[in-house]
Amino acid sequence: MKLLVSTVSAALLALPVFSKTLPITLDIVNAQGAPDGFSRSMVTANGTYPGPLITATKGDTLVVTINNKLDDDTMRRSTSLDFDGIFVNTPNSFDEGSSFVTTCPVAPDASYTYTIPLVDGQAGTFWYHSQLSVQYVDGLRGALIVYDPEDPLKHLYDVDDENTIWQVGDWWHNTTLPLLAGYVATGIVPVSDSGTFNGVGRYNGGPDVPFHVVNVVQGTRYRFRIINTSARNVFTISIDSHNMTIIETDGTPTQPMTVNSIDMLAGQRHSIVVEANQPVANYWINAPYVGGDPTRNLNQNATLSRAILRYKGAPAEDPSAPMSLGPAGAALNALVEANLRPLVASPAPEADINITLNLVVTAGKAQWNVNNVSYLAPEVPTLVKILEGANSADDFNVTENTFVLPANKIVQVIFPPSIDDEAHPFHLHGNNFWLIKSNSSEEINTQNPIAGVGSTGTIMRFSTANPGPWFFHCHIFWHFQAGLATVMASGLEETRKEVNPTKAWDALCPAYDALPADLQ
Ligand SMILES: *[C@@H]1O[C@H](CO)[C@@H](O)[C@H](O)[C@H]1NC(C)=O
Ligand SMILES: *[C@@H]1O[C@H](CO)[C@@H](O)[C@H](O)[C@H]1NC(C)=O
Ligand SMILES: *[C@@H]1O[C@H](CO)[C@@H](O)[C@H](O)[C@H]1NC(C)=O
Ligand SMILES: *[C@@H]1O[C@H](CO)[C@@H](O)[C@H](O)[C@H]1NC(C)=O
Ligand SMILES: *[C@@H]1O[C@H](CO)[C@@H](O)[C@H](O)[C@H]1NC(C)=O
Ligand SMILES: *[C@@H]1O[C@H](CO)[C@@H](O)[C@H](O)[C@H]1NC(C)=O
Ligand SMILES: *[C@@H]1O[C@H](CO)[C@@H](O)[C@H](O)[C@H]1NC(C)=O
Ligand SMILES: *[C@@H]1O[C@H](CO)[C@@H](O)[C@H](O)[C@H]1NC(C)=O
Ligand SMILES: *[C@@H]1O[C@H](CO)[C@@H](O)[C@H](O)[C@H]1NC(C)=O
Ligand SMILES: [Cu+2]
Repeated sequence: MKLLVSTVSAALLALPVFSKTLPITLDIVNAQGAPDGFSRSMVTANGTYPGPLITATKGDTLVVTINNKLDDDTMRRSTSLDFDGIFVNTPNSFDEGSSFVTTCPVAPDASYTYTIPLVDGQAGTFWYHSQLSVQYVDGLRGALIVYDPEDPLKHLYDVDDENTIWQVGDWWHNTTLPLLAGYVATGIVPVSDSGTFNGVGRYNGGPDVPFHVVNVVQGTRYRFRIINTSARNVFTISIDSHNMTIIETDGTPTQPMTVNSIDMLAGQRHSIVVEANQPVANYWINAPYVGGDPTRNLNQNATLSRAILRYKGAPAEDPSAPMSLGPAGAALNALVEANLRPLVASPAPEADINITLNLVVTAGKAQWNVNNVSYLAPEVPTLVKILEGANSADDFNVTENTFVLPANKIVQVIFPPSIDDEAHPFHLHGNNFWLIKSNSSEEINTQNPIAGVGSTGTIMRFSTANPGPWFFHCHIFWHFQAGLATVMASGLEETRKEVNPTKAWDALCPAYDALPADLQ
């Protein structure tokens, strides 16, 4: 009897942490809104910008149903969702909303359910956004937080909840169709009207939209999760009179590093710990941005991109300090990405395959090339071609810029330094990678690299153990739309073995292809 009891409890202990299925519904709707005081029609999840927060616990399975109710003809009517940074390693499905790589977009008045098990102990700060053309610029972006009950850095903070998420993003008054047409005509990437901090911002000459307020209690330590949901702009985050200790970057816990200024590229995420250790008062959180020539858009004023850190007991008013752009000169202690170390070292294996990606713009045109090829989305998604038997690079059009890679190899991607001095934050879907060289250093670090964002001047490695066609693209979505993208197709035969599409997935392309152009 005793033996039986201990056997049972041993078996119970060996069970994985209790994991649950999380059904989530998002209505994709057009909504009138004025994030920075200028009223316009937007593409949203559930009518808000940013969209509703999605939270999960490590090991859960997200079951996200989107109902496409878009009806405003001035913007794209179809849609598709990408859960940025989440590994998609599902034996029986492939619910990854990369339009024309893994799937076709979801038609108006249709619904689709993405089933996404959170595998490999993945936890941290993520986000979701439309992955159809530049549609997320019209507003379809939101946070996805995967909490880790066993967070090894939990002792460093007291509060980590729905009020400690900061989403910074660029914002445009016009909708993306005319903006894209202007880009194609001139080769000039649209310059944003404003920056938003948790969905609110200001522009020159606009109304005094109240700044977002972050409430804190003196003596308490907060874990703030910062997500750069921008489509172009780089934001620099700082807090007057406070330091920030980085503990997570792009979904990986890091060794704590204290700085007072953080540059964030599009798609990048950092968790910081901030101790409310100053006198009770209001302090500025500065979030200035850069992205293009500001004289091309006189609405733009990066100084107005900010929020307020309000201590309990402080009056409900703006800080008395002037609005600065953050620490400068000798006071600046900025994050140097190359100095970040993961909490648990994960040495990068030796590379089996080298790929060099040269990123070059065609002068005066909205055209970007990777190794002389400007990516053009195929009509038949890459995954469909693979399932139908594509076996080599020759089975894809040159413009698909698809690299066919054998399974279970280590690929090294070298990005030569930028010739236009613009960072191109390259983002690999479905996989982590080892960033063995940062642009901020000449050092090659294979011992304990972080899983940062690849960009010009960096070298990264990834494993092809996760079969599938993975989009690998610049997260400045204007550049992405202009061809700055490739597909890393890992293990074609393995993909065919593992992917067993559902009827709903099979139905997406025929439904989309049958749509008239204005509903696509
Ligand atoms: C979005 O709105 C739908 C319809 O009102 C609701 O059922 C759903 O729970 C909302 N989703 C989230 C994540 O709040
Ligand atoms: C949007 O762009 C169109 C075409 O260039 C222009 O006519 C319109 O005035 C713009 N609207 C706004 C709000 O900027
Ligand atoms: C967000 O990403 C954009 C585009 O890469 C970048 O210009 C900007 O600095 C980033 N902002 C932050 C806060 O990381
Ligand atoms: C911020 O960190 C610096 C360097 O570690 C330290 O000298 C300074 O006192 C800290 N400031 C605050 C407000 O904690
Ligand atoms: C930007 O806004 C700040 C704060 O209101 C103001 O002082 C500054 O003059 C503005 N800059 C421009 C170029 O208008
Ligand atoms: C990849 O490139 C590096 C640096 O040029 C070189 O040392 C290495 O041998 C190459 N590896 C392969 C597998 O070609
Ligand atoms: C790109 O094209 C140019 C001119 O046709 C050629 O010299 C160069 O080798 C090509 N580069 C790559 C990476 O294919
Ligand atoms: C195939 O590539 C050529 C250029 O190499 C391009 O002109 C053509 O539009 C592409 N076709 C498709 C179906 O993508
Ligand atoms: C990359 O590093 C080089 C060399 O330090 C620097 O000149 C360049 O400005 C950096 N580029 C970006 C986009 O940060
Ligand atoms: Cu992406």
